[in-house]
Formats: sequence, C-alpha cells, structure tokens
Amino acid sequence: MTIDKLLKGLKAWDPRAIGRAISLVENGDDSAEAILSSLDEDLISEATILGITGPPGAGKSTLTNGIISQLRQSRKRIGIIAIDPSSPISGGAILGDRIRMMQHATDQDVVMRSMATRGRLGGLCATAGAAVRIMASCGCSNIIIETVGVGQSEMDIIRLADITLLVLAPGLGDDIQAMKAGLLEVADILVVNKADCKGADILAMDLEAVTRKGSATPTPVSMTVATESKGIAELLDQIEKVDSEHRDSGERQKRRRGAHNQEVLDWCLEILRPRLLAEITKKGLPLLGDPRLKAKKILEEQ
Ligand SMILES: Nc1nc2c(ncn2[C@@H]2O[C@H](COP(=O)(O)OP(=O)(O)O)[C@@H](O)[C@H]2O)c(=O)[nH]1
Ligand SMILES: [Mg+2]
Repeated sequence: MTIDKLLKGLKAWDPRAIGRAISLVENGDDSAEAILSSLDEDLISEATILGITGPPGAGKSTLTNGIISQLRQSRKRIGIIAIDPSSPISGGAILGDRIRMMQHATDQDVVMRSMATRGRLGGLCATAGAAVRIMASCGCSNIIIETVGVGQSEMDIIRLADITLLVLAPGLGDDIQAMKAGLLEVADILVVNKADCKGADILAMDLEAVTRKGSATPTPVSMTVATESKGIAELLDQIEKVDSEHRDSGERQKRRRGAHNQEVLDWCLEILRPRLLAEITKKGLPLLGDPRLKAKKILEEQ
C-alpha cells in the first residue's frame, strides 16, 4: 500500500489501513512521521480515552466487552488497545481476551490491537500513544486501553488515558491489597465488579472509606456485574460526568500534555540508553570513585 493510499484509507475508515498504520509506527518505519502528522487534531482532542486497569481475573475484559456493546448502541466507533504482560510463549491472556471480545471481532466499527509488554525495552508507552491518536483521528469516539495493573510499564500506559477505571472484585486474595495502594491513586472511578458475588458490598464499603480519608473529593465507586451487563449504563454515566468535569477544569488538557511529554521522554531514553552505554564503555572508567559524579560528567559532555 502506498503512503497516499494509506492516508486516504485512514480518512475513509478502512480498518485494514488503521491496522497497517499502527504497525508501521510500531516498527519505526520512515513513514511514521508522515502518518502521525497527517492526523486530525480536533478528532483526537474530542475522543475520550478510557483506561481500564486492575488485577487479573477482576473482569476487565468482560467489562470492556459490555462497555463496547453499550457504546455501539449509539453507533459510536470504538478502538481497543489490550496491553498484555503475558509471555509471548504462553500467549494465554491474549487468547482469553480475544475470545471474550469475539462478539465484536467482526464488527467493522470496532478496531482492536494487542500489544505485549514483555520482551520489549520501553517504547511501549510511545507506540500505544501513537495507536490511540491514529484510532481517534480515524473516527473512534472512544478508545479503551485495557491493562493489567502490575508493573511500571502498565502504570505508564495508564497515563495516556483521560479517565482511568480501577476494576476490583471480591475474593481475589490479599496480594491485591498491596497492589491497590498504588493503583488507587491513578483511578478516577473505582469499579467493584462481580457484584453478584459474596463480599462485593464489603469491598465497596471499604473502598469508599479509604478514598474518603484525607480527600475532599472521594473517588466514585460503581458496582457492576459485567457478565450480565448490569451497572454498565450507570458506569458510563459516571464516566461522562467525570469527563465533563475534567474538560471544564482543564484537567483533561493537562493530562494529554503530560502524557505526550512522557511519550517523548520515553523515546529520548530509548535512544539515549545504547548511545550512553557505548560512551561509558569507551571511557574504561576506574572502578573507584562516585558513579553519580561520573554520570554527570558524561552527560555534560553530550
Ligand atoms: N460472577 C461473575 N463473574 C464474572 C463477572 N465478570 C467477569 N466474571 C468472570 O471472571 C473471569 C475473569 O474475567 P475477565 O474479564 O477475563 O478478567 P480480566 O482478567 O480482568 O480481564 C471470567 O471467568 C469471567 O466470566 C461478574 O460480574 N460476575
Ligand atoms: Mg483481560
């Protein structure tokens, strides 16, 4: 496909062209600049980027599926980016997500993309950001980024979102407690999924108590039964409410700007790392002395 044809395809909502454009950017192709500068800034700023995170098994994929169904009722075009931390060998989670989202797989108005975190040296945040912009520019009014809430790269990706949902469920074990601490801070809305299961009310009450502590504006808590599409319409109302507050207060623009700065930083580090290592190796530095000082000197020489 020539670049002209590709750009035309992007403007005319051709899902194949969208997939191709994302691949080209992902692979660092020379055409990346032409693709990314041709995008529609207004459509990108209008689209809502929703981050969905939480521990494995909480019901993120099932909930994503439900949200897509609901949004599709108003004929909105949707983009999905599933960030998968599983090893390329097991492939388990990717396969699971694909199967769960299968009901939308043949929908021409839903574009999906899986990205693996493992075996990658950074740069994921930057490529995910580019994929979000391509999808938005092509006409996706909503882009959903689903990621397991573990590890730094997943946390970085969630910064791309305008609104972040933290999905929890009762009975996931104590290790979740520790993880929640960091995740609670990034969440705009807490979702207690599996509200049909024992312990959901207590979990919701606990979360409400935690977020009310020391905060003038407690994080809203929504309850859902993703498997039965219960609570999803209410959740979407809540998302809309938070989104419009963020638009009014300038929070949304602030986050977009911050996320883009982060993307560029991501690339700076990606490019700098091998360059600096080569420089350090060449110097054959003495083993004694403060390595911090050595680092500063090397950076000053750049
Ligand atoms: N009882 C119940 N099970 C659910 C609910 N939502 C998801 N599940 C089940 O929980 C399991 C994990 O769901 P999944 O969406 O893959 O979780 P993810 O790992 O967070 O993406 C699946 O077997 C789902 O069918 C719910 O609301 N209630
Ligand atoms: Mg999943």
